[in-house]
This record gives sequence, structure tokens and C-alpha cells, in this order.
Amino acid sequence: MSLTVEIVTTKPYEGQKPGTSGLRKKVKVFTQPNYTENFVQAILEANGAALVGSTLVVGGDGRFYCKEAAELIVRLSAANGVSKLLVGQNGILSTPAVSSLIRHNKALGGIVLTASHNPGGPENDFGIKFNCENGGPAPDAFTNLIYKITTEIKQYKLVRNLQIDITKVGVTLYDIAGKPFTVEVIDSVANYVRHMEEIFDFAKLKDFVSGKATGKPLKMRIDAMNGVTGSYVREIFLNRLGATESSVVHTTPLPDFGGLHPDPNLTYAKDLVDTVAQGDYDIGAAFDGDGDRNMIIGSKAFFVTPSDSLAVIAHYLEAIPYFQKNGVQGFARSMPTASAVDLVGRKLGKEVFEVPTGWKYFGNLMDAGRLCLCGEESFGTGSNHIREKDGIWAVLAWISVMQHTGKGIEDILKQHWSVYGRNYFTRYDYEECASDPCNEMVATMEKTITAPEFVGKSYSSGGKTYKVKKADNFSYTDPVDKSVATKQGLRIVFEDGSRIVVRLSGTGSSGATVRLYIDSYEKENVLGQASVMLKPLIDIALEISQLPKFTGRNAPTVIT
Ligand code: VG1
Ligand code: CO
Repeated sequence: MSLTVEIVTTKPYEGQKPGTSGLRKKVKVFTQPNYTENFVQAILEANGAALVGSTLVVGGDGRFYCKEAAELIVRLSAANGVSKLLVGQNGILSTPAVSSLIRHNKALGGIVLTASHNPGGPENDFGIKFNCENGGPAPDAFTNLIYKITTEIKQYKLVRNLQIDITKVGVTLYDIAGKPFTVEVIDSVANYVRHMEEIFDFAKLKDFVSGKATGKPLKMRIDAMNGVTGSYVREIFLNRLGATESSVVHTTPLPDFGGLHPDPNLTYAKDLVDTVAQGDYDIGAAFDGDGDRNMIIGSKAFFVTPSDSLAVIAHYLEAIPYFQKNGVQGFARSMPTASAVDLVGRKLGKEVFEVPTGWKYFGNLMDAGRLCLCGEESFGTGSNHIREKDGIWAVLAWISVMQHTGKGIEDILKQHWSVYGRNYFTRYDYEECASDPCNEMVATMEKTITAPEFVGKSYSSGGKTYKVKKADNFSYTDPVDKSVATKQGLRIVFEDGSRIVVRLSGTGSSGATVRLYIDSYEKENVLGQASVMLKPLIDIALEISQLPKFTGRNAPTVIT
């Protein structure tokens, strides 16, 4: 039976502007009449003529409203001339899995249903983002176009009575007004697991994890935080690598993440940190809701900063077969990320790039063959195997490094610092502040730090003095397509290389979140406590930004 396309009249909603990584709003916002339809229609239209006859991937982190949104996307895609959809079973696909699927299937792109590390459930957040044919988050020019379309939208197209069951794997063919349309519901994990097997030496890792190679099993605690990684974690760590059932926790993806805040950091993954702190594990790891972030801790909860994690993996890339085969190109990090990886790059004679916050800025460099490993301080690590950060990949990389060196995580870090020196790093997040005063704070601070007399000024605190070398609002010119991104964060760089960075989050669903980043390098004094070492700079940052005055906050919500 041929199904008909219906044209539905609609009106623009305000504020459908994608942020750092897609559009994130409360579920209640997305479920308003036509809200999701408008945004999806805008995504589809932004693809222009290429949409007709294309293949798209659809899936998300399993949070509340994922399944309904996935079904809606099927109906809109059918009406807009898409030929084929690959949909994760029950609407479930991790963000890295979507990226991998787009690339393997040469799809035009993918629609990812996630608000990542933001809490889920009917009262919390939902999100939608578009990834392009390279598998990466749509670049600024593309998301600006999506936004523009949402401000002018008058109608969307829908095949209302298309029946679809995404709970079962299988292929369904439809006739949409005389044109064929295929929906293939796919196993959520199979392609991704196969991809990981190509990258890492699973046989070697299995012997290491089981203890066959060393005489004692690797004791790990992998916490999926009730996010999407649960299914991937079970298949990879239990079934493929032979870890024991007790090595994995919170592996059932739940629509509200079981009430957890699926953000793998020291505050929200406290359960993991407290458990590993007792000393029974060699490695602990956690992921965010959509599986692109990772946190790594060693025995007794020894914390690996994401900036250090990136640098260590860069140093040991030869432990991973993928890089043995494909070679090592350049490295990159987001601007607020501490520059530990730069030192490894310098030593290995590789290009190192500093890009704005957000994974979309790495894509062009990877596509141009200039970048193979990159990361962000926000618990993001990944390589050019896909175009997203990849939480499980990062854990497999760490286990490979442990296997390769035969050392524990703390020893690996200490040795790294003894060679390269250490970048002490911390991030303070002030979540859910009022927006206006935060915007005012940033504007005032920008004025202060860009005034001509600011460079050369000295600030002292706790017996330390820092002299300003350079200060600006970071802007970036993409070396490949020369596109420019301005106003990417205020930064003050001091003579000794220490830095203060302040920016507002672009992933929140309401209000403002201020992020304050502090980075300080020490060549010799590498075994100090970060909170102590960084205290003087933190005080200076609070003084220059006047953050307590503007936000009314005396303490951050999250300290990393
Ligand atoms: C945050 C992080 C950024 C990351 C982004 C998306 O953005 O700081 O590094 O790329 O989240 O990650 P912001 O604008 O809130 O600082 V995810 O895992 O939420 O897709
Ligand atoms: Co995420």
C-alpha cells in the first residue's frame, strides 16, 4: 500500500539554536506541539538536495522521549525523500556508535537523540543533534543554517500513518507516494564492537584482563551510570574480554538514568570513586549518558585528569594496533584543556592544534589527515577512528597502555610527569546561575583583560606572583577551511605559561553555567596536590572575574 505525505502547517519556536553539541532543552519543551517536528524538519532541509535518496542513521542514549522522537524522525524522513534509515533497536545507539555507523555505511549523516551528560526523565533534559557524513557533529555553518530554518519554518512534511516497530531488529520496506523507503532496525552494539576489535588487540587484552598473561586478573570497575554504554560495556568487557560480572555496574540503560546524573566526574560519579578508593580495583571508569565521555581512575581512586589522559595515550600510541597500522598524525586539544599533550607532540615532532570547545572543531583536521588523537578537559578523548569522542575507546586505550607497560595507573602518570613535567589543572563549574549577571560578568571581564594596560600586570596570592603575558577572547581560524569561530572563551596567559580561562557553557538547557579553568605547569614539583598548587591562581581568577559578586556563589557546584 502506498502511503501519503501530509504537509502540516506550523509556526517557528524561538530559541531552537544548537549549542556546543546540538539542541538541549527540557523534555517539556521538546514535547510541545510541533516543537520536535520543526527542529527535525529544519535538520532535514539543511541538507538541501543531498537529502533525497540519502541514508541516515538514527539513535540515542535511551533517555526519556528517545523512542517517540526516533519514530517521529522516521515519519518525517520518509516524507522528506530520505531513502533509508538505520535505526538503533529501541532507538538506542551511543554517540560514538552513531559516528561509526555513519562512516561505515557512507550515510549522509545521523540524528543523535541525547542531552549527553544532562540528567534525563520527564522533568529533565532531551536533546537532538545532527552529525554530518564524516560522522562528526555538524559544524557551525551547518547548525547556523538549521537555526535559520527554524526561525522561518511554515510547514513540515510527515507520513503520519507509517507503522513502525523499532523494538525488533529487521528491515521494513515502504512505498511512500510511489517511492521506496527502507527502515532497517539494527542491533545497537554489533557494528561498534566489531570496530573496536579492529582497533585493539582483543586477544591480548583478554589474556591481560583474565590474568592468563600475568597470573592475576585485572580488577576493574566499569560504571555505565545507567546510560547507553551499558549494553556496549557488557558485550565488550564481559563477553569479549572475559571480565567477571562484578567488574561492571549500572549497565541497564534507563530512561531517567535511575536518577543518576550521568556525568563522569568526581562529583557525579562519586559512587565509583568511593568504591575504588577502598583499594580493591586496578582501574575504575565511568561514562556519560551517551557514551562519548570517560573518566579514568587508578587504584585507590587515583584521579587521571582528562588532559593528562590524553597526553599519556599520545605517548603510548604504539601500544594500539590501529596506530601501528595507520601511523601517528598530529594531536589536538580544546583551548581550555591543559597543554600536557603539547609536550608529547613536541617531543614526537607532531603538529599540535588548539581548537575551541566542542568536538566539531576536530573533524576538519582529521578529514585532512593532520590529526589522529585529541581530547577535551571535559572527559573527552578520542581518535580519528570516528569523529566523536569515545568513552569505551578511551578505556580500551588505557587497558592497552597498562598491558603494554605492565604498570598501574598511578605509576604510569608519575613516570609521565617525571619525563614531561606536570600540568596541574582544575575546573570549577557554577551550574544553573541566572543568565543576565553571568553575561554581564563575562562582558566586564572581557573589557578588563583586553584593556591595553592589562598585559604586564602582576597578581599575587599565597606567596606566588603571576605576570600577565597575553589575554583575549579566544578566536580560532580552522586551518583547513579557514572558517572563523570568535568569542570562544576568555583566557589570561601568564609569563610562566599558567592560564586562567572563563567561559559560559553551551550545553545547558536553562540558565547559565560558568566554567572556570585553571592550568599551571611545573617542571620539577610534580607530586603536589592540585587543589593546593592551584589555590593562588584560583583566588586570582575569582578576583579578576569578580565571579562571587556577579553570580552570588561562594563555591562551585562541581570541582574537577
Ligand atoms: C561541554 C564541554 C565540552 C564538550 C561538550 C559536549 O560543553 O565543556 O568540552 O564538548 O560539553 O560534550 P559546554 O559548552 O557546556 O562547556 V557532551 O558529552 O555533552 O556531547
Ligand atoms: Co556526551
